[in-house]
Amino acid sequence: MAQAEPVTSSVEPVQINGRPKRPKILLAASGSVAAIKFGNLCRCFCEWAEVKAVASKSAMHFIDRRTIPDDVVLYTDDDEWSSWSRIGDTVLHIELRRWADIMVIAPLSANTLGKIAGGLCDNLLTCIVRAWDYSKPLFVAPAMNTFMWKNPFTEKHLVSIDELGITLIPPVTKRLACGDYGNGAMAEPSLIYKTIRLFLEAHPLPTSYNA
Ligand code: PCO
Repeated sequence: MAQAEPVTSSVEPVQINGRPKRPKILLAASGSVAAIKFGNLCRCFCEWAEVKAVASKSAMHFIDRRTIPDDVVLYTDDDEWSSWSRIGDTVLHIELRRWADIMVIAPLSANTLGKIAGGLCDNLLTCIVRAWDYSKPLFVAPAMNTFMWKNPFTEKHLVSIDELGITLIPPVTKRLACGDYGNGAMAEPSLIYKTIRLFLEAHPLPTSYNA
């Protein structure tokens, strides 16, 4: 499979007190076949940002851990449970929410979209979103079959997440994994990266964020 090259830019990193600050980006994948591109997405961000990654159990079905860059820690539901055994232990979804300047869920499956819209949280990814601090940006790049995308539930769920303050990176029309052709394919990793980078250049992070 051809993989998009990471995008480079001549723009300098955000400056904090004269020192370059690398934004802390939390990348998350849910259970769509588009998660095969998650390693590529991580690579796109690595040069410019500090990256941590989260994947749902279904996303792990599509992710080859060898595609995740060495300097990116990939957290799964097992880490959420294994990191806590008694009062006083850290709670991983809270730690990751505190750490992140910004979160990007790509791919966002139809199921995880529905859970977020309904306020459900039954895994590491959705617990982070349920605990999200909406003074920080949260972007999603949906990926699903065209009929799922056109299903009336999708519109309802998109309205709900828009009201929460979540920003949509729209899917595109192309050949899907099942052979269908239509809208619902995840935006390319390079476009997701460019979108986030342009956003942060236009809206610099407050210095109070994890400086
Ligand atoms: C399932 N779903 C999908 C998911 C959306 N598809 C995509 C792209 C990929 C190839 O470029 C699979 C990443 O088509 O995001 O296809 C049933 S059809």
